[in-house]
Amino acid sequence: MTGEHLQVVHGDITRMEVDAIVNAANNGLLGGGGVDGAIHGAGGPSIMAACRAIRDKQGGCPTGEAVITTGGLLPAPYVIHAVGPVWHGGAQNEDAQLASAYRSAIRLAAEHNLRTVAFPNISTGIYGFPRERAVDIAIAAVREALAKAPSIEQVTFVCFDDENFRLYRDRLRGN
Ligand code: AR6
Repeated sequence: MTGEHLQVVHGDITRMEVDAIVNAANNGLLGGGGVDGAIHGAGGPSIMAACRAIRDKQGGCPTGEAVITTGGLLPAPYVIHAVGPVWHGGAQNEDAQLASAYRSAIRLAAEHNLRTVAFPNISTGIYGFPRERAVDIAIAAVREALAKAPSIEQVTFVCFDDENFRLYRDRLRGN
């Protein structure tokens, strides 16, 4: 990707018309609450079936990594399930794991020649990662990974809560 093609929107990621939406998943890949629940709910059972097949093959997804499945009934044809860290106070490698989750998702999208990807604010909900700390890590990690992802033309950060939306809007202002 050349230049800057990062944008922020306020809303529900399940409605995004992009090549892939990213899920804030867990190691087990069998669904949960938050955006994970919303994605499985809107996308239907084929996403869970694909997650089960991945589990059978590789036994889940380690923290900081990502896997890709169908988007099922979603407008997006693919879902990239990225696993962010649980926040334990910041001394347990959480920053690096969060950056790795974003980079892994971009890498997977590039391997599938995808052009447009939408991210939720991974780990900043149930997993408790501080939002203000996460936004800088997320943007830096995505920029870094995009340097090696020529197919990707646009990355959208989809913020569900007002605080994240304000943070991303401020950081990306001018792009
Ligand atoms: N669209 C976009 N963002 C959303 C949506 C939505 N429809 N719904 C929630 N968010 P969380 P985590 C935002 O808790 O912290 C699950 O149980 C939300 O406001 O979904 O990574 C998984 O299975 C927050 O900013 O994910 C894991 O067990 C962001 O999504 C665990 O939660 C992430 O919040 C992962 O926790």
